[in-house]
Amino acid sequence: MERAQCLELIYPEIEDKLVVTIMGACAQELYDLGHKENFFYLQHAMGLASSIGLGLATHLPDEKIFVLDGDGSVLMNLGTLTTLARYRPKNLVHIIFDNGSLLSTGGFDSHTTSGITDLAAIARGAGIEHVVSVDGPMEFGEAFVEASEREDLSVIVAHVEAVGPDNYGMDFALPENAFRFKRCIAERRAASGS
Ligand SMILES: Cc1ncc(C[n+]2csc(CCOP(=O)(O)OP(=O)(O)O)c2C)c(N)n1
Repeated sequence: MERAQCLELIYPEIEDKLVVTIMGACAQELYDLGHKENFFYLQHAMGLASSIGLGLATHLPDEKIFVLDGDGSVLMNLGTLTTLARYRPKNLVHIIFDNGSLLSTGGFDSHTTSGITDLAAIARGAGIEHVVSVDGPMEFGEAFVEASEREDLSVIVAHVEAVGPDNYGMDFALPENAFRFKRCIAERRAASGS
């Protein structure tokens, strides 16, 4: 299974949701499906996408927040899983695309490549109750639907191949994305009266 395939599958469900991605390949693949003002591509800060997601989820209880993460990023900030478990936002779905690689910076093996490190087990051990590990698109789709419908924190670890986009390039940089994302949230709050 490829991450791009997973993103294509869930795009119709997340295109109107607040989505935070890690940088690089994952961000590019989502962007290539069609940028939305409610998408924020977190650059540079490996492992902190779920922290941005936690902040959003806590302050915007009427929104469902989706975080699209990578194994390398999560491994760099494992404590974030314990923070998620402790605060347990009811409206956050954390999807970790585990390609066993630091793909966006050249495809170096990550700790999950050997099959020794199990991110789903780490998430469970951190105290997150609903953690699903999937290998195929059908399983991924089912896990995604279940997580979307649950009113509780969910983590999906999706095992994907270490392949990314052919080309990289967005027509804006982080600050512009951040300002527009913030404005989008303010407009959604005003529209819903929350
Ligand atoms: C602290 C830190 N170290 C290194 C980098 C450089 N870097 C950017 S993306 C990336 C790899 C991310 O790996 P992963 O989260 O597994 O996603 P993938 O690229 O495989 O999709 C690295 C090492 C960084 N941004 N921050």
